[in-house]
Amino acid sequence: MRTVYNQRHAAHAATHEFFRGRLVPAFEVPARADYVLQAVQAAQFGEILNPVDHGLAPLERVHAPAYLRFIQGAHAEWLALGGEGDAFPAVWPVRSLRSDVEPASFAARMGLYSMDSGTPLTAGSWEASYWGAQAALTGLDLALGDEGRAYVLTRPPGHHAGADFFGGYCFINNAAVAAQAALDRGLSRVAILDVDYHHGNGTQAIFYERSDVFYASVHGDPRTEYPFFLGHADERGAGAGLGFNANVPLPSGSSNEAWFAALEEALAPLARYAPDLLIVSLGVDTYAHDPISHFKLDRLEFGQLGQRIAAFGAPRTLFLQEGGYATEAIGHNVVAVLRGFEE
Ligand code: Q9C
Ligand code: ZN
Repeated sequence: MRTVYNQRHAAHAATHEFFRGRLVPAFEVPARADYVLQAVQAAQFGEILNPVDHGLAPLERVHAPAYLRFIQGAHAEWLALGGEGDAFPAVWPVRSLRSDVEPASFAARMGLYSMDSGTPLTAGSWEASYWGAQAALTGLDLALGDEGRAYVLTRPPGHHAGADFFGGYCFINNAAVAAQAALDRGLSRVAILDVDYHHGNGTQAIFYERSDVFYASVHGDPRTEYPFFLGHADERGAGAGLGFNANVPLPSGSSNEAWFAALEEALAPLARYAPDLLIVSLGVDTYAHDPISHFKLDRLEFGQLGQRIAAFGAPRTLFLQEGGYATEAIGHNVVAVLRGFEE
């Protein structure tokens, strides 16, 4: 399987993030992708390609143009106002406040276009995220070609980013951009299987009222785990999308047996859906030693996951890198999934 590598990922490099009101060392760091690249090279999986520029239009099919413009210029705005280092939001338009009027204040727009203070907006967030989306689109080109598969190695991740907000270390929703692009190229049914530890609230929300993209996720129960405010089992889609969303939340600390049982629960409706393309939001923060997550998968189970995705038998499969914060182990864990898939 070929890999598309977002070689501009390191433009997004934060030293710190807010966690429970304090600045702590950032978890989502450039070394993550460096370790995965090393592991993929060592495994000799096949060619490693650079992203091809598909332009802004495919991003605008998913994200609000005003949001994209804001992210593109936000760090320069921050610096022009005398800000130093990374920018963080600190005020949000919650219930009873208006979010339909874009404020002039930079601080207010940071809040309007975000969901948390744990996602540093850096000088290179836009560059890294833009090329990450291009990597996803290039991976889609490969998956739609003769090989029928591809792995996209990128950061920052994407699945928490909504149509008009960033958060959870994510700015551009790569899985959503790829899914929409696949539909725009004539596919009629796309499934997204999200195996990251965290619920992909952004991806779910983008497709919640649509039947052309089925979103299914296994994740830490939002009652105790980030993103807290979405990802419950009763979220099954709405309107035309009713029945095209499946969440299988699991308690923090769940066993591997419980995790694989949950995976079966997520895969069953996807199998009935019979997608033309399966996009895997591949977070490996389900790893037993992940510093911010609490499931127990290890090398063996990641291999088993890859095998199960192969057995699912989608005509085309696109793996997109999401979370995973045990920096030195991410590469081995990703390679275990891809090897399991290829066997
Ligand atoms: N400082 C993804 O895995 N904050 N995002 C956790 C730890 C949010 C994770 C607190 C975690 C977001 C793509
Ligand atoms: Zn995650």
